[in-house]
Amino acid sequence: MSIDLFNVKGKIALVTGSTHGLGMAMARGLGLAGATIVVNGNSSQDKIDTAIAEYEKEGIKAVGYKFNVAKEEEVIDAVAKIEKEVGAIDILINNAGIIKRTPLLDMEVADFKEVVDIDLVSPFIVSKHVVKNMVARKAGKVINICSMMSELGRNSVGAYAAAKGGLKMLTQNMATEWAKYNIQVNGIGPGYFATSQTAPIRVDGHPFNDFIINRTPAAKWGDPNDLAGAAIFLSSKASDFVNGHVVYVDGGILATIGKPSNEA
Ligand code: GCO
Repeated sequence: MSIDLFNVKGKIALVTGSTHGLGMAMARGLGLAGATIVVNGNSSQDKIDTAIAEYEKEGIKAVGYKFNVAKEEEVIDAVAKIEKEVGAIDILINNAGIIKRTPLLDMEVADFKEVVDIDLVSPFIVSKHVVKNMVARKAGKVINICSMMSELGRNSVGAYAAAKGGLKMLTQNMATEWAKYNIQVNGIGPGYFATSQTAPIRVDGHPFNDFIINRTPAAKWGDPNDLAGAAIFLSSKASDFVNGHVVYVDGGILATIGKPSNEA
């Protein structure tokens, strides 16, 4: 008997913020495994078109929809269009997010609210309107992209940590409410990855770059493609009895207190 536990062939996956970075890497992994990718971005149609071309270069079936995950009306319209034009959304990855690195005492309230709005409220908005259809079909997968900051604080990212900590608990609550509909909700918690979002703190000689190499047992920044396996696992039958967990893909950061910088 062949076991197809990790099969996502023919599934339709909406990945928010999938024109670049970790969202694109996870979507690419699902696409190479046979899923159809619904690409989302909010900055420009050009960026979406460029991303689609990149996906298609690798033989991935991808369609693009530009909408702002923070605007409920845009989300409602987009979900209706996607389900009409592409098909039922089987997998939702709430990846779109922003970060503002400002010490709390210097942070404007408006900036704090914007980070929470995009990183925490938007996954609620998109999930609410995608999951309504999953409930009717009694099947679905939702993956919320959490962070090391779902578990740990760090100077200058207080709003982001508040949002990502909340997203971990929202994941647990979504799992609680929707498991009875055969909808599994889990999270992926990336460690420190080489992306545009971390580029400012990753430059050679930047104290944070050296810190992360030392703080990560794997002693390196993550390659975004390292996230594909967790995305496929949490999108497939293999995770049908996994609910409310965050799978940390972090090179061991959360496993350790760290070591002195002069220790090998
Ligand atoms: C930062 C980084 C982090 C990572 C990631 C860690 O400024 O600390 O940007 O936020 O991007 O979220 O899990």
